[in-house]
Amino acid sequence: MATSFDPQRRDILKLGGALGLASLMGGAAVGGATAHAATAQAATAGRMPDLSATSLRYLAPATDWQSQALPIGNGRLGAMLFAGPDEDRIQFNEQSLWGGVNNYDNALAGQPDDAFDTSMTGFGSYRNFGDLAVTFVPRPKVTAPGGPYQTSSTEGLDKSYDGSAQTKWCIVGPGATVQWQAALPEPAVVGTYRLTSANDVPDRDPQQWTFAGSDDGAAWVTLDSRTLSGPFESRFLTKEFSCGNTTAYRYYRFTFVPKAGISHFQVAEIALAGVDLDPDSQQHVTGYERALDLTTGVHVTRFGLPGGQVLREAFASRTADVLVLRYSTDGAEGLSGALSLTSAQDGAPTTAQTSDGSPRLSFAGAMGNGLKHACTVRVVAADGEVRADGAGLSFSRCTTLTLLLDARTDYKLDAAAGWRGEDPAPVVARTLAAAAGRSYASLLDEHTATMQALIGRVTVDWGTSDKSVQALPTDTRLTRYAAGGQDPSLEQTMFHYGRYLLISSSRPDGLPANLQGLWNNSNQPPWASDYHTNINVQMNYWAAETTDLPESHEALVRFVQQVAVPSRVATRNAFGADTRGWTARTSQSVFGGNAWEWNTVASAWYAQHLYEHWAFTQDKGYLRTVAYPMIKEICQFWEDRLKERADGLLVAPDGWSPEHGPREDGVMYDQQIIWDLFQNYLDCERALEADPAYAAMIADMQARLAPNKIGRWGQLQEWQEDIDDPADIHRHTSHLFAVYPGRQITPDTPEFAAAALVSLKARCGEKEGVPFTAATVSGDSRRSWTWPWRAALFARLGDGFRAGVMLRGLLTYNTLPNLFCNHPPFQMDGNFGIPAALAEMLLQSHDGTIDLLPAVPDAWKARGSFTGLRARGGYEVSCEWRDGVVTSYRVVADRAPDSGHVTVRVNGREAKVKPLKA
Ligand code: FUC
Repeated sequence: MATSFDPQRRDILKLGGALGLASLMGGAAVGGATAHAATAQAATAGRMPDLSATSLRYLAPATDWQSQALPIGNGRLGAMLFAGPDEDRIQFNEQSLWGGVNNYDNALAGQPDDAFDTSMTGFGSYRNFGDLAVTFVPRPKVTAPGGPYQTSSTEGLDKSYDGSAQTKWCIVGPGATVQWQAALPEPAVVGTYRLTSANDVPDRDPQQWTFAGSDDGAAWVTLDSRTLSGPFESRFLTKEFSCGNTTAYRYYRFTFVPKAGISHFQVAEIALAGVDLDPDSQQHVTGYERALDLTTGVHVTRFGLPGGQVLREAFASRTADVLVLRYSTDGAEGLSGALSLTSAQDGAPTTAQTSDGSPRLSFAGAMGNGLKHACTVRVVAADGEVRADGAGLSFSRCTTLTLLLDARTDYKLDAAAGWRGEDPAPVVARTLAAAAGRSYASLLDEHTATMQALIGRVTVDWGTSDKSVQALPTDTRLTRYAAGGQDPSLEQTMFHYGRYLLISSSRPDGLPANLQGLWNNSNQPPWASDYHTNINVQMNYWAAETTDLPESHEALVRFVQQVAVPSRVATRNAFGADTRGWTARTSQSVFGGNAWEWNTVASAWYAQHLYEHWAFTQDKGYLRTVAYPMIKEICQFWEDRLKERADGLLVAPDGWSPEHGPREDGVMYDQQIIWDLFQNYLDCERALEADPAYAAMIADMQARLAPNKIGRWGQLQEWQEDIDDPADIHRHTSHLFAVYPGRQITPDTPEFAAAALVSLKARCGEKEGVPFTAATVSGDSRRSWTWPWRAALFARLGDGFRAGVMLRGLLTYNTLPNLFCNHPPFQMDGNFGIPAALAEMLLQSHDGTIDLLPAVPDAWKARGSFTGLRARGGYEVSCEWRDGVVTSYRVVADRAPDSGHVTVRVNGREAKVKPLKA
């Protein structure tokens, strides 16, 4: 069957549910016993709200995980949704599923970034949990039964039958054999097959294999054996092999013997004559749309089939703590198909159970590091028939099918408990039972209300895109924007997407968002999908306070408390047995593991987050019991480590400006972060009046820190010596920490602020006389996270024009069609950082004043508003403007301890105002 989309037939399924599809929504009870009544109710009950303008919307299903699938998450559990009409693939994650162990310090010194040790005995990596496939039209299913094999996220098994020789299935360290298997919906005769060589390294080609058939997937008949004399003669070469088979088998399998001593095995395409393996093949589908509404956190897929309209909804409930998936149709025949659940870890086969009237699929296992994991999918409302079918379930004639999924591990964010807690399988069962006892409508309503309450705390508006632009699918809008088009609503969607992703991957009782939030389809993700301490994990939380998601910040705070425990040991091992306090290497794991280079100011940078959570929330109990003691301990590390130079100034010894330049004493990155740490300590101490004597000593040390320097071309120096190269466009802007996220350089230090601007422009490759645009910023400066950092830096330096250019650069060069920010291979910090940068353009509060519209680009000036942004001191701020002039504003002291006056900088003047009380 050929792919058959008909984007023209949009009339069949209009956005906003004009066609009665809305009547399929809501209202259904989820409990098994009430399923039939529930469906009847669903047909007449409440309607899905129209999609908000803050939605991502597409007219074709996702085929690529990284760039097309859409994320949902509840801060612990998340999924990427592909939404194919034939098969809904739900790749899911739970943020604690990590390989590796905590042995404090897995240095891996000198290894390049991508050589992370993902073994179970070393630093480890974040792992893929598994896949749920809901297949509607039975399709061949391709698996790798000898696996899971190690592949990169873009070179998985699916690339062996995607019809493209340009992509490949490439296995790292393949072992003695590699197996590829196709299970067909009906037995078929395969007498001929084809293999296509991949793009490079001929030795990795298939050179020896057997081809076998089976009726049941258990007993196999060898149909063909081959040993070639060498690799394929050329790249992208398709060779056909006949085996003379005349029997119809339901299963076919290749067992390849990779060439000994070769690091990889790879093949571009595997094809079975007469079998259509193409995952995109499907029935005639009309009016296909999929959308993720950021204001409700609900993913919707709608399309028409010849027999009726199909609607699917998916969300990750924070309160019920499960993924909820609902499939419904108004077609009389209902929906028929199969459910299969696959673990991405070894030794966790799936079992199907229907006996107790509650059909479910489950797997459970323990990884090499002993971490237990378990997952169950329950079918909780189906008005047709649901049967066990081997290791899967099949369903038929269902007009409604509701599924609940939970996945957990026995990980506990508690070093003293050995990072282990409750057995996951009983918790999964309990959680699902509780959710199954509730109606779908109540789960949906509660989720929508939770999401709206979080996302809706802040609004931003610097213009609305034309209706004709808003009607376009998101990928088209992104392309249009990248070509120079205006689309303020898309920019604002990026603002909320970053917040949505933070909400979805970080909640108070969970782990913090990692390099990929919590979404990961690989057991060998780039940089282990870890917690990188030299910009990345920090950037993930830059928007937490300013855009009013302070509870998400608590996950980072708890993480820092716990990783401190093993990091103290690693610190003493590395810096001397008497060292007080602690710090960390560049990479941290959920077990407190440390890998790659020491980042000696890692803990001091963490301390900024401990401080900021207090500065914005004014939660004195938190300050006293959590933040203050930790910040003080980190000060002690520097008390012991700072070195007095001959000139009496203090320098951080043997530092490294990430990931760049020489190791030396007093790199500005270190000096600035230590200054910030001391300032944060002093502010906390002043609030508590906890230890004036220690505060006096810290103030003295802060005053003696070797200061910032202005170099020969007017730049802010990155190193003590004036060696900065004006042509250097390295991605990191570490020596500008003092501008943002620090607060050492402000308009009150105008010479340093001017020097910082010189450095920043140079880092962006700006040349005198050449107009500055996103296109002139090139090379290493184009990264997921560089643009937001630079946008925030320009904003702090009062340069709205260049801050706007950074926003355009991010969307033009490092944003994928699903709006994930990236640079290859993959990391999402840019998504988390951009709302923070945008907030910084609208409101600043780091220098003791509330500064309204400090750095607004011209394109935003005509009219606009924001509500609910936060200022340090415990204030909620809203503002409206016209022609770049603030026309009204509101400061509410809802978390401020007293109702004293605040200084507001507005329209170029400073005013002392009395904030409103909440
Ligand atoms: C930053 C970058 C690295 C990598 C890492 C995850 O440290 O400098 O290149 O992207 O993040």
